[in-house]
Amino acid sequence: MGSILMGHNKSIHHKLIVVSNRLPVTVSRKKGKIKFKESPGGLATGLRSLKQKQKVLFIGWPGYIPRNNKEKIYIRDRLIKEHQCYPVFLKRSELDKYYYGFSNRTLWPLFHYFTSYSTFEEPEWNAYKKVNRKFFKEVLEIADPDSTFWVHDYHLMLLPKLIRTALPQCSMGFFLHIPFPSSEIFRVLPWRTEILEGLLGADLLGFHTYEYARHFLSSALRLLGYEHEFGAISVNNRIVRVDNFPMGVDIEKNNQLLADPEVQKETEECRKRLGKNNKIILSVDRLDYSKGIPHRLRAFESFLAKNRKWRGKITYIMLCVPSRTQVSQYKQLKKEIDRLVGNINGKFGSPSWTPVNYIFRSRPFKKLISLYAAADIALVTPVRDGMNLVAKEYVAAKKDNNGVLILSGTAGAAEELSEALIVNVHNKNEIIESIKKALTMSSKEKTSRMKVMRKRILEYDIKHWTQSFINSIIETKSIQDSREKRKLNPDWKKELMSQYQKSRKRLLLFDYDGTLISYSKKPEDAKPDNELKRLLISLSKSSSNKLVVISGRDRNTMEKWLGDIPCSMVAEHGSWIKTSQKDKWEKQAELQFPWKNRIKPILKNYESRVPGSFVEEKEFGLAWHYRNASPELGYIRSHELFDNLNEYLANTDLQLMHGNKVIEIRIAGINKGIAAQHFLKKKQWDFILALGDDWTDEELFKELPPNAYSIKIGYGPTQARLFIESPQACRSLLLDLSKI
Ligand code: ADQ
Repeated sequence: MGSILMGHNKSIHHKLIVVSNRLPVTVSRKKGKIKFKESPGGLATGLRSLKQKQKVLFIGWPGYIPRNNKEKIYIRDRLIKEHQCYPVFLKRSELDKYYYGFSNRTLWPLFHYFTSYSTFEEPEWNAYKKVNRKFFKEVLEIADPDSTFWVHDYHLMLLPKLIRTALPQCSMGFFLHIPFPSSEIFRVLPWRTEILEGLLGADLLGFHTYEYARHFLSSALRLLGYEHEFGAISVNNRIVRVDNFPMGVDIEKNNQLLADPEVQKETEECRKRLGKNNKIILSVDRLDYSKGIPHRLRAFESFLAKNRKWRGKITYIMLCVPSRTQVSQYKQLKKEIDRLVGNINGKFGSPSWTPVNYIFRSRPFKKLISLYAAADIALVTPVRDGMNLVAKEYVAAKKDNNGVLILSGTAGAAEELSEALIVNVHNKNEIIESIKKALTMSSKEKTSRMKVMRKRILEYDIKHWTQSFINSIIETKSIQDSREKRKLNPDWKKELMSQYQKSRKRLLLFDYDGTLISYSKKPEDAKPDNELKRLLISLSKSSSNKLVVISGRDRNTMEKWLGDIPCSMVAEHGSWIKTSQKDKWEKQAELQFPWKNRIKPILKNYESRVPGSFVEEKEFGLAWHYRNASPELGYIRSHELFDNLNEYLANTDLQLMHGNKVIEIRIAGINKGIAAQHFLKKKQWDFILALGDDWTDEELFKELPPNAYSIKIGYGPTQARLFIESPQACRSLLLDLSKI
């Protein structure tokens, strides 16, 4: 995984379709009239900036249930004509089960590590599937085969796969606004596989932080067995990239508002109202149990209890927006907060001083920013938060650098805002101490901390976020397209076959496992079947052909399995060569000091630590196979073993290789490329075909002249000229050649 992409701004040639649970326009009915209100959210702003460059269409719920069909049609028409918004209307029962139910009673608590709050109800899952399909139907109404999609958030995690199946050529990114939990938590979900598969329909999966991306990759490996290479997973031969894109705030609007005299006046008035010497602590949240509001109130209460001198000199302004009021935990939370605020104000307040100034409603952003500017301290203490934009908005609003941010380490924003006072929300004393530290911090320290954070926030703003995500979708698509061009399609096949037909001196270099035959659980089970044998015999019978099977297997197995075929063979990656059927095996390597006795115990240790893995001993090499181990344990241990051996084998004549689910150690200077030279230099070949599937075959591909047809089986990174999807496809090519 890299960090966010910084490339030039790219734009999409076709339609960009943004799909999210809520549209950027909210519909409501006031005094019998239908009203349309653009939502001020950050994402809408970022997309608005894109809108100037390309056609952007939105799909989502408008936040309103029409009273009748006539009203529905009216709303739809106006949303489409005036806002490029295509509404998905949801029934009350769908909202209950899909939105309040599966999205907010199952996924939201689970992804925020509130496992005990999660409910797992089949009917709610069914509603989630149904509504995802409802969104999909709307997508089909407006999409073209090559449209670009940007799907948002946990409400629509099944949508990418639905779209991919219907429009295989489209470009698609998905962004998750909440944390992606550790695989230990994610696996609790009974429908985890469907969710993962649903997401993997996208080309690009974006998360706020590196940690969430890592968690996702780990779940994909553990639950579906997908390995990744630098954050890229190959799903049915399609590349899916996983990366982090920390969302930013709308700096343009921020700066405009800070320069607005009305905002400045309001900031001054707020400070005056509370008294010049009175310090202001501010918090701004949706009322949600993930935001740690009670933790914060308890810490503030203890702070006042312990620090008498601050009583009357500090006011905590607590802004909460009502949210998901139909979910029971939110109702209970509201009661708890009311009680805590009441306690603090009752215990410490006086006629001239209210310690907690609690505002329970949404405020226009203009009011919010004047409060940010006025506050001495922002107290942002979520128990868990995907990003937390409030922390960033506060920093952005502190033009004079005169403020302190207290931020819990479990907010995604903490990854970028390490100059804040970072706290553990469950450690009350730490919060109390941080409040104290913030109140007494020198202005020099405040400035130096704030300056660094502001620089970062101003640079990575919402426009940057939006553009870098779009750039990355485009980039992923272009990687896929360039792969597509190298697929052995009918045109390539025609060319290859015609060259084959024209030539008389053909060298055919074939790897065995994963190329001529699929991998099986136990290496000894991958015997050649009759069809394969017939195929190899028929190819090797042509006097124009020199057929070489070039494998990492030991020579005894090769002899046993392929000895009756008139071909040449290379065993142990080149340690042994049999030039033709009638020749003897020739040793290419020298037996060295008994290195195996030293390495074997290390591999045996891994064999016992990783159930399902085993050690294979060859004449010139040792191998540790982990194909049958649990995918994640195998992946982790194989990398660990590779790193350890790499150090251990430095300055020796031994070479380490990470093949397909195997780690091999053998004598340096032996590889498939060098073995191929043995045959390459024998004649002036007029046609060369090399087939291979793993890292060890790359050594072979490297040695070939540019006009050779080198073909990789599978779609990983390769030096080969062409790709073919599977050993089966490989066989069908060979069958066609054998008929020429
Ligand atoms: P939220 O959980 O809603 O978002 P957050 O990132 O803090 O959390 O965004 C809240 C937004 O609402 C801010 O822009 C803030 O200004 C606004 N807001 C909060 N209180 C308000 C009030 N009283 N009046 C008006 N506006 C108010 C989810 C994830 C986050 C992630 C965002 C974006 O839970 O982790 O950062 O999406 O991806």
